[in-house]
Amino acid sequence: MIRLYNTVAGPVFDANGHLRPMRESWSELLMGDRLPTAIREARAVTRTGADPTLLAEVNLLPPIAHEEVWAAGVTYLRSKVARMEESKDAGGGNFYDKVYEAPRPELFFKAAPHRVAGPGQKVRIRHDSKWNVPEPELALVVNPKGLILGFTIGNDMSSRDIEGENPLYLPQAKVYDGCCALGPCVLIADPNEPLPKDAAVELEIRRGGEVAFSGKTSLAQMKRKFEELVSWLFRDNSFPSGVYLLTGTGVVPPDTFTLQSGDDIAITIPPIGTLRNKVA
Ligand code: DO4
Ligand code: MG
Repeated sequence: MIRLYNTVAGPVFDANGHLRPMRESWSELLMGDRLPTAIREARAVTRTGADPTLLAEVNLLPPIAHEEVWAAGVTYLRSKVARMEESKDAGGGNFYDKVYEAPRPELFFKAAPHRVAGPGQKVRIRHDSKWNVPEPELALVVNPKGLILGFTIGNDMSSRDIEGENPLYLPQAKVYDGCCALGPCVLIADPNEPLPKDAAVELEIRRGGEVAFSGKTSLAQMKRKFEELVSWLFRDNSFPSGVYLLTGTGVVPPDTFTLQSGDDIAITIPPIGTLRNKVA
């Protein structure tokens, strides 16, 4: 499997431990026409071209440059049930039930690149919110033609009290500085070695060194297909710089849980890796 990291020294391919640093910028490489050749070349490398410490978290940047970040919602039963409960007093519960069943998925704009934290960087909770959770999600990396190039891990930070008060507040619950994290790398899509359909999505939140919450789901629990989500996203909508699409959460902490400043969030999706962020 080939992984692409965005590092302080530029993009670096990792092909089974053999590193190949690249001269192009992140977007030129990932969204450009030369990507298939660059992948073939990286696969053929037999000696490492860089010190492996280049991939240490401290040297990693968010795996994004100019791409937009969008998200799909209510793609897992667990998310539907949690959302119906959180918004029932506002009379919004029914909407989640409907969108779970409807052909048209929930899709929303999540972040411009400057709102995205990379591996080891801090995510934020809003000052005007009291109930906040991370959402561990598989993120699709999609080029301007709508082709899925690879996969990364996304954290769709969410203010559940704002979202629950009124579904029309969703953009404020979802989009603010430090609202999203991506990383640690892009696992390049490979038809010969596809991402396992039942890959795990694991969330662990630590507070003061102790586990405050842990939960797990599997991609097999997702109601929608990747291509289905991408095709809806691209309806009458173009992405000249490419787009990242978070595919929804299947892990929701209990309603008594809220994130606090200093919490450590770790999201793991084998074989992509683990994305770690602290709450500012
Ligand atoms: O409808 C609210 C957002 C849903 C969401 O972000 C998710 O299911 O992951
Ligand atoms: Mg989400």
